[in-house]
Formats: sequence, structure tokens, C-alpha cells
Amino acid sequence: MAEYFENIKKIPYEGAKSDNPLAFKYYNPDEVIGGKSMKEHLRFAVAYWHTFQGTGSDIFGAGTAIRPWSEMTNAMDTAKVKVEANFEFCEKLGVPFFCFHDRDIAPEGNSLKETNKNLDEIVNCIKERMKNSKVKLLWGTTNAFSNPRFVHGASTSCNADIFAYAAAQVKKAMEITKELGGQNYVFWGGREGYETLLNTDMKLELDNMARFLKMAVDYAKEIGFTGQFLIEPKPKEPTKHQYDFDTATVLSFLKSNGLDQFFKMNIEANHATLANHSFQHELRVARINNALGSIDANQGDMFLGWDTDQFPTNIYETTSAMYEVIKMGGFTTGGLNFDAKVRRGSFEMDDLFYGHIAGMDAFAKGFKIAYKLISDKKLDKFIDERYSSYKTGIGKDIRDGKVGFKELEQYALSLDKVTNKSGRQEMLEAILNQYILEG
Ligand code: XLS
Ligand code: NI
Ligand code: NI
Repeated sequence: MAEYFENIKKIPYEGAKSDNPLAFKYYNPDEVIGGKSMKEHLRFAVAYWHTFQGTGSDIFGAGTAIRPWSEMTNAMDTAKVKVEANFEFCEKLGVPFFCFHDRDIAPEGNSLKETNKNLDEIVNCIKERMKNSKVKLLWGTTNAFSNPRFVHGASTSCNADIFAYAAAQVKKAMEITKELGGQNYVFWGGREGYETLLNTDMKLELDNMARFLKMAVDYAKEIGFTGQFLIEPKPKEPTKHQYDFDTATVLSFLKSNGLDQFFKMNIEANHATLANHSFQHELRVARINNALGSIDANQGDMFLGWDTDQFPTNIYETTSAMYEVIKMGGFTTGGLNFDAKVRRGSFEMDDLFYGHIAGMDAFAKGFKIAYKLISDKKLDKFIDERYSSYKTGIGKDIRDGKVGFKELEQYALSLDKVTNKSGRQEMLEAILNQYILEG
């Protein structure tokens, strides 16, 4: 079997003192914490689109990435090489999962029929390769945004033929995700949004989006696909306004269309910040609504207003993210998918490893810090005490629904003075720092 990452052996765990850039410093997959291995806690995944489709091109210049398939001209042969490269990459990194869009794994043909045939052929190659590999599919999804036919969106397109086309595409992508044992199916909005309200029937577009998702739910039942459906919120890009703006917006949309029981969120760090939320905010909103499914792990740039999809290296962010994941009791079908790309200047094959190693170590460290913070109940104790007025007396009556405005007025009139306590933000920030620095 051909080897595509020839210079690289299996990435070992060498610990924090190692100066080998091709070794993990904090991610020890076999280390058991709280009864589960780090591998099981973190459930890392490689994103096919960035790692095998990415070329480093941007609007100012052509691709820079040097890849064994860069010069290949036959699209199906290239697709097959990428399947091999994907498994080699995941195995060498020890990443248990990968994720793809239908169009990442196989090229489009001249008709939908031919495209589906291409897909079937590549799905067979993946299935074959899976027989001698532990690497699994975390989720599949549809790319219904790159092809010019989706210029006005997919399920929210003004053109009913495009709605139908997108439906056919999702139908097929769900089938192959099921066939490959995918544990989730993701809906990221693509071009579901608008550029101007001057030409947009927002009500129809949103109703159509709900109709589309209902059809997906029905079809999953019909074919017995039991994977978790996930929606990935994003506020803008490529459209000026994306309908799945953020978690709160998506949850309300799902609830008002009777769809909330069928979907959870796939939260992407860089999408959260584009919506002017912190990553942790989005995870928290999802978690308290029992809707935190999976994570697209990356980070944005503090000064850039778009989805830069950088590898996550910020320990504060990985700590606060893993805090939410541990608080929800850990991932079930979800995981940490590196929806991240190496920079245009990092064009060598080895950079793909460096990027993932950096991200995996940052999340492993973040996990450990968050785990300790939670086990020591540092924040919980403080928060518990902060809200203690709701445990007894009038607070308890409020929670129990025993009082209304009249009773509360009576109570308020009887108070001679009200005292508040400090929120101690700075003290808590210092505690967090201590955990991060010493953890
Ligand atoms: C784009 C999204 C996309 C989804 C999968 O911004 O992050 O990559 O994760 O369609
Ligand atoms: Ni994403
Ligand atoms: Ni993104």
C-alpha cells in the first residue's frame, strides 16, 4: 500500500518535557480519567475538507499546498488516493474519527446520477479500508453551497427545483452516512440566508427550511438511520445573514416548528465569535437546553471578522469548552472535529500533523484543567452560595410557584433593607489562572 506521509511515523505521547514536535505533550490517549480514557473523552475527528481538499488558495492567490495528489488530473483517481491518505493520517495521529461532505470524498459528475455513482464507488473504497482500520465516521454532511446552482441557497432557494435537488443530495448523503456507520449527520446552513431583504420572502424561506428538515427526519426514520441530527449555527458568511444565526436562534426555530426533539447543536468556536458570543456561551446555551451534540474545534483571529478556521491553541478557550462538555456528562455521539486548516504559508505535508497535534494537546490540557476545576467544585461552591437565597424562604416560594406579584409586594414592603454580595469576578479569574498555570 502506498504511503503518503512517508516522513512520519505514528505520533507517540512523550509528555510535557519532550522537545519532539511530532509527539504529544499532553494528549495521552490511553490515560484514564474519571473511568474513561482520554481518547474516549475527547473523540477527536479530522475534517476531510480542510485536510484533504484544502489547497491554501485565497481570493488573492492560488493554492500553495504541496500534496502527493496536487498534480493528479483524474478526479476519481485523486479521490481514491485521498481515501488512503485519510486513513493513513488518522491512524498515524491516533485520531479515531473523520468527517466529510459528500462532495469532499467524490467529484461531481455530469448529472446527479453520475455524481451518485461516483459517490458509491468511493464509499465502497472507504468501506473496504474501514475493514482493517479502527478509524470511524463521526459525521457526514452535504455540500449544498459550492456548486453555482446553490447561488440563492438550497432549501431556502427561491427556486423550487433547487429545493428538490438539495433534498436529493441530502437523501443520498444520509444513506452513505448510514452505510459507513456515521454517528451523526450535520446540517450547516451553507447559503441558507439572504443578501438583501429587498428580494427576499423571509417567511417562505424559513418555512421551507423547516419543511426540508421535517423531510430529513421522516427519511431517517424510513431508512432506519439512528445517528444524531446536528445543526451547526453560524451568523454570517457566505451570506450576509445566515438563518441559523446562533444556538438561541436555532433552538427557537426548531421549537416553533416542532423539530427540537430531533436535533442537537454542532457548535463551532469560530462561528460563536462571529456571532459576538464566546465559544463557552454557545456551548452553555446548548447544554442547558439539552442540545449540545458535538463540537467543531477551531479558533478565529481576534482582529479578523471572518471564519479563519485556525487550529485551536488557546488554553483558556479549550478549558472553558471542555468545562461545558464535562458538565453535560461528556460526549455521547459527538466529538471534537477539527474544522481547522493550516495557514497558507504552512504548505508542507508535515504541517497537517503539527496543526492537529497542537489542537489535540490544547484540548487534552484544557480537558484536564476543567476536570480538576469541576472535581474540586471550585466554581460550583461559589455559584451555589451565590444563589442560596432561592433555597429557602421567599426564594423557594418563587421557585415553587407559590407566590405572585401581590405576595411579593407584601414581602417587599416588609423588608427594611436589602443587602447584596460581591460577584468576585476577579477572584474567580485568578483561581482559573491558578488552575491553568498549575494544572
Ligand atoms: C463552515 C462550516 C462547515 C461545516 C460543515 O463554516 O464550518 O465547514 O462544518 O459543512
Ligand atoms: Ni464547521
Ligand atoms: Ni466554519
